[in-house]
Amino acid sequence: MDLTALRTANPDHWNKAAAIRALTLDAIAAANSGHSGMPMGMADVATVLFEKHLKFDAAAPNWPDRDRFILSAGHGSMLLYSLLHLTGYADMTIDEIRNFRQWRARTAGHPEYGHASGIETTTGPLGQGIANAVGFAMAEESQRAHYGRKIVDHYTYVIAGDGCLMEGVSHEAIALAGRHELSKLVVFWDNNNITIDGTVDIADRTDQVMRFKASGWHVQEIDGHDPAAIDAAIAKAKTTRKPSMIACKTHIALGHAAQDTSKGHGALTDNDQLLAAKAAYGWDHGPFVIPADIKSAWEAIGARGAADRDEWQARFESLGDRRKERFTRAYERDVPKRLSGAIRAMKKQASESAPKVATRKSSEMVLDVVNPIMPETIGGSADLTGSNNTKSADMGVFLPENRKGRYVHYGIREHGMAAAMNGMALHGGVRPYGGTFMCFTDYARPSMRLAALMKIPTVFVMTHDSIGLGEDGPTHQPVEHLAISRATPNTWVFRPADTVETAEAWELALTTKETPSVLSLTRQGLPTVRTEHKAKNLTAQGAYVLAEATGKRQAILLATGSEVSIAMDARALLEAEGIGTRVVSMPCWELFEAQDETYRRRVLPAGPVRVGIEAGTRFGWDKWLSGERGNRSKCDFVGMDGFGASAPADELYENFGITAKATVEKVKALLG
Ligand SMILES: Cc1ncc(C[n+]2csc(CCOP(=O)(O)OP(=O)(O)O)c2C)c(N)n1
Repeated sequence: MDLTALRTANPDHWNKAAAIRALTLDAIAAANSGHSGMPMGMADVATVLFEKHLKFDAAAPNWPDRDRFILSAGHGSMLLYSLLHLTGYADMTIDEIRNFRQWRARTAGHPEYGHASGIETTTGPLGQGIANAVGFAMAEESQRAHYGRKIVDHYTYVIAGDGCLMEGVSHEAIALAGRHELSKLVVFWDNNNITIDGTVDIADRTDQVMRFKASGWHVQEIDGHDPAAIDAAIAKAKTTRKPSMIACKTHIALGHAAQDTSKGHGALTDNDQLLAAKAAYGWDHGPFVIPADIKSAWEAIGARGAADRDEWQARFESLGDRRKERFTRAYERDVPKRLSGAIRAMKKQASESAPKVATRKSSEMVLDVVNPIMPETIGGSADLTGSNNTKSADMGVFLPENRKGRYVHYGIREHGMAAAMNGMALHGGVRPYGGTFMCFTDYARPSMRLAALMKIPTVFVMTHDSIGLGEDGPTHQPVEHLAISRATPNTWVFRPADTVETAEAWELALTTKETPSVLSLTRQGLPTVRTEHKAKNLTAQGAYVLAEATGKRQAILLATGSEVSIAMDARALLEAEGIGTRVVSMPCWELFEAQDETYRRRVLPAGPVRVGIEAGTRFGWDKWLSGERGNRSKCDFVGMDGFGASAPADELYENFGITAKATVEKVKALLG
């Protein structure tokens, strides 16, 4: 690679890109860890994108109509941090760069959403960024359809590496983007032919160009170090009616002794080699020093969008008050004032009519009430619409010919759906929820975890939540999935017992601004247990006394979802024998844990024996059974200790011993 020719052909461009390369080398040397090669290889693409195309204003990082830039190859985080620093984002100071990867620095090992402005999503787990980007682009299309292009008209740009494209989720994402003709999505593929173990072809011979074309993308192939070619390719990508992939042939760790090798992928910290690379760039400045002329050229790029933003602001101000208010409210993730009243009315009606319905159906009933009030919701399902009950009346289907449609047929792509929903939530202005079978939380899990880590309120509607789904058998019957979901920090796992609790759970899931929710819903019909109307949202307390013992309280039954009615039946049997029994419904453990000690003590007093009932594994239950003033020798559990089986649901409950009778026996055995 003849760097001198590159330098002399475009000296201004070269120096800007060299600033990224130098900061990358310095930060990684100081941290003695990180990934140098990718930022060094993609510095030219990023420089042209930011200088010539990206619509942004470093002084207003949250401007809703900015273009989004997503670094899917998150290990190359120094590329993003350098760009943010150079263009003048106030919170990305040179000290943050110096403190790359250190305690409390904004410059975490991989870009983390919320740590610094300009980081649009958390990346690092390869493939997530490109899959989030599909959601960003869908949200943009949807918002543009609703507000018009004077208010919403921006691109989503992504840098993805070989790793992102090898990950399975990228396939789901690429196919979705192609189907939906997301023409404002532009992906740069860092085609450097290097991963950690060696050259790409030790593991993959996919023709990526053909692959993207086959999924309906517009594809170009360019030299990723040629600024004119990069500029022309981006300009062309903007004119196509398809999503665009620009295959950028690059050299990993350009100009370093490790160029074009897998060693170049990682931390290049050897000082002599570092100095030699800088010399090859014609960069004779000390560590972390950016000459004033280069810094101010970059800052001018950071300020380039200010005029655009002013004009946008003026257009926004001229919107009608109601539209303005709705736009802002949705971006702030505030719910309409009418929501709580509507939920309350629905609860009252459900308590009075006491329907026997599956909670997946209850959820649809809630959505029928919520979706007309909250135009920002975008629902969907991974090809299980009729089973997940996620489509309420009058949503319309989101398609290229109907961008106002609010329902997405994600296809059989649970992971892609979850990642796209995260992208929508991060884009702002829309509130995504989507469904599949609870068992397939496994397929969506990497994105569910990131929703929790990023603190975004994506709603995962997971139906068919136990052996209660019956004949489909153990492949489809979740047993460990509640435990896995509950083990994830910052996740609310709701397992509502009836329509009233389902309405309460939805209210909480839609009201939170920073916690994703898993709604664990049944296939089978459940009786209404909340037959007495309470205006207060009892699910907000996580657990509460559903039925009190008459006489001396000897037993407490703790149950969730479909097993709450079993607990109520067991209580009736026990009470008939003079054994005072309290039933505690526990629709959301995490919210119960967040209650103060006094409340928890009131719900779970010491003394009585305790039996937990849930058609899942016991994992996690001992916290409530023997912890929280419980006693190891005075508690037991009715649930699953292995996988389910294929049979009608009632027979499964009977055979696996999840019955009122079995519960009564356990209580009696404990009482001796
Ligand atoms: C899901 C996931 N698996 C594995 C890794 C570890 N990892 C980080 S970078 C990388 C190689 C990526 O290769 P490529 O995208 O070509 O990046 P480059 O070598 O060009 O920097 C791997 C395996 C990861 N970050 N995420």
